[in-house]
Amino acid sequence: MDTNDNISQTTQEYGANEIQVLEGLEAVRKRPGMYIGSTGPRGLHHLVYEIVDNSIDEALAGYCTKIDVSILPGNIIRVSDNGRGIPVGIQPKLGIPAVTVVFTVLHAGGKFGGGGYKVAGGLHGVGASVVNALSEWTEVKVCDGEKIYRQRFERGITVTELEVVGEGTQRGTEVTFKADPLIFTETDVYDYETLSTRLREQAFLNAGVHIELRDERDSENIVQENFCYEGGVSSFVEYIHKKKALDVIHPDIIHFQGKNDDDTASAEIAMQYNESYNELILSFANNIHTNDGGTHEEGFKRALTRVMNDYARKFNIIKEGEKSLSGEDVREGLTVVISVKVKDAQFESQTKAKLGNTSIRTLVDKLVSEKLEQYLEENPSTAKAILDKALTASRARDAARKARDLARRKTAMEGAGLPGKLADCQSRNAEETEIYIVEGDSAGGSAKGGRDRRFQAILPLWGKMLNVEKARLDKVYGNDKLMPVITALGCGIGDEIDLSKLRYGKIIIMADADVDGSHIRTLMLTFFFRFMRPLIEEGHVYIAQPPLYRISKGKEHNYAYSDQERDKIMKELGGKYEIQRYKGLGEMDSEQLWETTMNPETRIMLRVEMEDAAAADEVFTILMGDKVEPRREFIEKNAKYVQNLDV
Ligand code: TTJ
Repeated sequence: MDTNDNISQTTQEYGANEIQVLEGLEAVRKRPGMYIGSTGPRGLHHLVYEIVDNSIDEALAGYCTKIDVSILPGNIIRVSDNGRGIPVGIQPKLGIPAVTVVFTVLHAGGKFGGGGYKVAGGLHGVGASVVNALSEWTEVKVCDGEKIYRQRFERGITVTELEVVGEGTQRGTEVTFKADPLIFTETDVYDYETLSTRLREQAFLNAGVHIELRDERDSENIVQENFCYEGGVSSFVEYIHKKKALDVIHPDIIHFQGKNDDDTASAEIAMQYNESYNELILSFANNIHTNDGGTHEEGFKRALTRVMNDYARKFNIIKEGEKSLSGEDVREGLTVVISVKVKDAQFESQTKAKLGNTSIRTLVDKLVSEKLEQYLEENPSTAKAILDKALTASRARDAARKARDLARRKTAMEGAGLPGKLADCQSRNAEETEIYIVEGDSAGGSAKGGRDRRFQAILPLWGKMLNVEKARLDKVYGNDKLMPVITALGCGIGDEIDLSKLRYGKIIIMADADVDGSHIRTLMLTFFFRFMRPLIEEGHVYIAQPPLYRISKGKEHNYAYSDQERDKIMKELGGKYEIQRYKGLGEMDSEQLWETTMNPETRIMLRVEMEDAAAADEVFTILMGDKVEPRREFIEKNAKYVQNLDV
């Protein structure tokens, strides 16, 4: 084949590659959700994670010690690292520089070098080309220790060749990009806390990696944080307990790690018990938070229950014939971080947040069985503290069952089986029925008067209910404020919950828009989160939004649900009108309550989303827990987000 053919061959190949690139980028821009989950705020922040993951990979490979993430004016993101630098040599197959391939060929990113684990999987690891395709512009600079190279792209399309723009000795890679507002129509503004939380988490999961986050959008007020934890996941547990001001029941954090025989997977665990009644399991696979759990969590839970019971029987903490500790008993008060690194991670579930590799269940089970048993034997005082707590939990659970059975027998004796205050609806089809849990008898009366009794039930609650954040199950059963709710919903609580028995499709909390109403709402949400979490996870829980104002002009009434809406209506009405600020639901008659807050055609309701169990757990513990300091800090930090505070 003569030179011409060679050239034509390369041109053909190059042409083919160009077409492949254009098709790839078009696919990404047409269906961005397929690649980054959504084009809302989560998808926007996902762009940053996609880029940072590459630098973390380089750090995991041992070549990068510092990663800098900056939010620049105009919400431009810059990520740089001091790794080896993406290769700039020509990729023989495609005839273009490797770095250009990384940014223009779909899924070309992957592991640049051999060895180690690719950080991401699932929605992650789609590569830098996706970020490029979804950015108005992207610029990459690489220093290979001698020269500095730069290339620019716009919406994925190459706009400059890879050019030498200078000389330098500090090897590394720097990527700057601006998310495309044509794609991210909801918002292209980054949330500092979101990035801070995620980068801190990545630093915990990759011990020793130094990540710096800077927010330079306001030149008068540059915010900067540095994350670097030699203690890795153990520092993560320490941080969680400190942040939630939870008192621990043993001083040391239990930590162990191991890998499988063929070195295709490794697992690391850090755990510590605190005095609360709640468990917090944070699990990760290849640094991805597996919010829906998976085989690593299953292996851990199975082994933990077995090891704790074996130890308890061996040292006669549980007598012969006494029943064993349950999984919930041995996990009460436990904070654990499970981090596995798997070569071919399989992610399941809709959100790709569940680990499926069955070999990992065995790996983690084996690791915990061996190492935890050894730890307990070598640390008898810690073992005793943990087992005493588990035993107390077990006995409380028994007491709870007795209280529940007693409560059941009591309501059965009452005959009704359902709470006296409940105004039930006619339909029994949970697909269409809804129950309003209403604060106060007067609002309850208006709600009963205004509702559509075919499908709407009303349960008035009165006075402050139990703050279950600090209560065990036995305190919930028999509680005169909570039992009516539990009985009305009919699906049980705790580990006995069975949503197939749920009597209503929607559970709507309707309380005043004042401080008391917010308190009742928060107590109710704490109860659902702590003892009926699947209700939230399955999207059954809503918050009614009563109007804040009624603006009337003659017979014409307008309702405003926010101060902004009020101003807009006042402007539209121009001249004379009357404004009424609703202090409570009781100020509305049945007709108004129906029209503004209960009629499915006109009402506005907030559906309670389980955005992230760990984040929710933190909020409830801080807000509802008994430590004042973290609450004060939380309120100070978040006060700026509060609207319509009515004190
Ligand atoms: C791969 O093995 C050979 C040369 O060095 C390795 C490499 O490419 N390292 C690397 C890639 N370090 N950092 C990156 C990287 C950094 C950012 C910010 C974005 C991307 C897509 C890659």
